[in-house]
Amino acid sequence: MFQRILVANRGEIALRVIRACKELGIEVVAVYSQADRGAPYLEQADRAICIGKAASTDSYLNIPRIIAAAEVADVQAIHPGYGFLSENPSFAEICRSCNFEFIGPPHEAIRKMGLKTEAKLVANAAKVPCVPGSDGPVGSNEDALRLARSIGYPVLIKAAAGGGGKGMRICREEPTLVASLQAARNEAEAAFKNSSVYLEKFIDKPRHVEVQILADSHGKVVHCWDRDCSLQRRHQKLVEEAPAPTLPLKVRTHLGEAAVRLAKAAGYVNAGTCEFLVDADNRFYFIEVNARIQVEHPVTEQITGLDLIKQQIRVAAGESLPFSQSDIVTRGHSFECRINSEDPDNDFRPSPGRITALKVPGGPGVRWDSHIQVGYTIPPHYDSLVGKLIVHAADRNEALARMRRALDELVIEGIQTTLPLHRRIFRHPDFIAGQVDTTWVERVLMPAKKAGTTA
Ligand code: MV4
Repeated sequence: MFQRILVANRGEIALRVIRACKELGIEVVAVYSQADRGAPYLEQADRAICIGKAASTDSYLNIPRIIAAAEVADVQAIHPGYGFLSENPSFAEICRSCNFEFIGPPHEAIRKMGLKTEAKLVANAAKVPCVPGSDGPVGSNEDALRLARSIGYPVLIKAAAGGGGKGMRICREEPTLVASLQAARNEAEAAFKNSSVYLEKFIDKPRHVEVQILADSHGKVVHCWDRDCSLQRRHQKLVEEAPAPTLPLKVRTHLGEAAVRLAKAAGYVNAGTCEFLVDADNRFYFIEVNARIQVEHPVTEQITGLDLIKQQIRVAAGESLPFSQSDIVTRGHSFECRINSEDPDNDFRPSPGRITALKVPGGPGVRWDSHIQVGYTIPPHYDSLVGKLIVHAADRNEALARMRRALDELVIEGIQTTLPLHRRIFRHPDFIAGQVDTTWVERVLMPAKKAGTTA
């Protein structure tokens, strides 16, 4: 096992990794930008090293500075958290070539899964159902027109190097396809330096269901069941739950098995997620792989009893997974609310600032993953997640009531947060019934105000 690990991240996930290391008896080195100097979570680490100015490009995204900190602190491994460098194949490769274990997948797997067209080819080969569309990048305009006609409109044009909703464009009828393709290629080139795009049939009002997988370096792959992350706004998730509501066990079992086949075919190691769209008839279609630990991993931890961060560390150290698929049984139901320093009444405008009061809920089945404290100032330079409120209970109804209770206990003053929105969500009949899809927030919860009307 490693003696010392460096955490190449900040905020709640840095603290989450620090906590796992402490429980494993591993020394942990934090890094911080000038904007995070003095942040209270850094005191939990055995050592903290400043790696640069506030801008991410000068600190948490700066590979030479992170490698230098790892050298200075003499660590054996680097945990990238999520975001920042977590899915950067060059960073993973540089870590390994500098003799630091990268606590994540092999760089080859990150690179391959980073191209959605490649991931879909692997899925096809592993007999994992995909959304009907182009097998690989679209070629000529003529090829695209022929294909779109055969799958039927509307079609979605997606950037091969995109993901998470970036670089998507819907095309509703043939006359606009060629112009849409060109626009999508230009956008993809500008955003990802890769103009490659692919086509998919547009799935109407899909649910977003993802499967957590764990793989060791000895060929064992297991899934840790599913999460529903449909509740999102503009590709920012608001609430996640596990297991996916209203999905029959048979479908969930097939999803898990499909995810394991895909991970094996991809040569995947460490923790990862296979994302699927589920249509109104409960048919599922693979769309992409997330080659990292995700923000919403706690809901899976709550229903399986696993510590996914510890498993990541053990697998990276070469240990075998100490359980098999039949050992991964789920118990009860879990929800997570992402509490962001944003103002939901003002188009989710970021609301950084100083926390003047904080009351954290407790009691049975409540977990609060957060780095904030009274007196702490949320810097404006990074994403606005200030905490994750997670509950676990024997069934979905009990978990709903528990989350309502915990949301009512939670007090955060000094900044605007998404807390009031979560209180509404957990009292909405559609959400209570598990009847939401990826369009629900914008369609039902917060329909756009009509121009010319006042509040
Ligand atoms: C789709 C889709 C409908 N049909 N693909 C957006 C994020 C990226 N991971 C895939 N996304 C979508 N792909 C087809 N063929 C609808 C979405 C989508 C979505 C997916 C997951 C979670 C939220 C979403 C919100 C809007 C659209």
